[in-house]
Amino acid sequence: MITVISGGTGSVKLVRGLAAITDDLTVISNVGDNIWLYGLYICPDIDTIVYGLAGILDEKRGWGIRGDSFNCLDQLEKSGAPSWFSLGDRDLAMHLIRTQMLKGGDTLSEITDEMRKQLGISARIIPATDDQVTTMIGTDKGKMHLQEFWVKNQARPQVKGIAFEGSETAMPNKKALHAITKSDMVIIAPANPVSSIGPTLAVKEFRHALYGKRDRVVAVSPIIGDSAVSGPAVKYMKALDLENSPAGVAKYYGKSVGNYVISGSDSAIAPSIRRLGMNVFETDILMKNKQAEIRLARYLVARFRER
Ligand code: FO1
Repeated sequence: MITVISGGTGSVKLVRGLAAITDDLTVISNVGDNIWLYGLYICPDIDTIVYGLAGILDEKRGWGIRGDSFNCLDQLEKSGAPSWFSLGDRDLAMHLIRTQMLKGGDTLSEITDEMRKQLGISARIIPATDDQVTTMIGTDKGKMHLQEFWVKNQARPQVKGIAFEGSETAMPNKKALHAITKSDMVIIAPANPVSSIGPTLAVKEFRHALYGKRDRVVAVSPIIGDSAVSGPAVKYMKALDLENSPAGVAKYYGKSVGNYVISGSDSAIAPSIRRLGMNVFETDILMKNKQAEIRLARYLVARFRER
């Protein structure tokens, strides 16, 4: 049994590689970037994983459904409504269904499970919590939701801090915690460490569950050299006084992680990561195509399953 702690765009390639080589996969999904818009509950990272595993993800954008139209968005714009968040028409159907089910009393995890089954996905996809944990970005223009910072303001404001609101009281999803405890290995996907993985680690029960089996926890660096694999990781890390490097990410994960995988081209920094108490492994971590996704998945399983 393998569990992945994941975000969205940065994580989906490895999640897909793992799903191709094992039937016993649990994905614990980030909820920090979920947002209510037009009365609908939108869960970008959950949806990216669902669409990615269903084979309908728009690979170029890294979110939304491939070939989607934007007629509703066009009409919203014509009507003078806010249109800064590009919701596709088919994507909207998912948000309509999810919101209706939420209002009918289903939990986010029940709804996500229903959606993945309907799309023929065998991996379990579990939101980290059914409660609301919201990533808020403190900026020189005031505090704003992550989507307002990243999409509406195009990441232009200066980042001063990051908060995962609700994380102190959020109840972790029991099935997600159980998956961590029972898994042969837990993988932290190569995602934005702060905004994609941070909200899950901010829930203390997840941190404790990972400490408990850190020898079997492996994080894949989302950074090669000084370039982030995806997203505005650099800005968030700088705000937290973390070095923009694989070592900076390792420091952020700290005691939750016992094993860390970096690119072979980053050999020189391996000793600084070992000093954090982690085993360091080097391989090709850039997943340019499906073969590379599977190759990395196989590498991880071969290295860490029996440790
Ligand atoms: N990202 C953008 O940069 N612009 C968008 O208009 C946008 C719309 C959007 C709609 C649905 C969805 O699931 C994701 C969407 N994203 C968009 C991606 C999203 O903002 C972030 O990349 C994630 O939340 C971070 O993982």
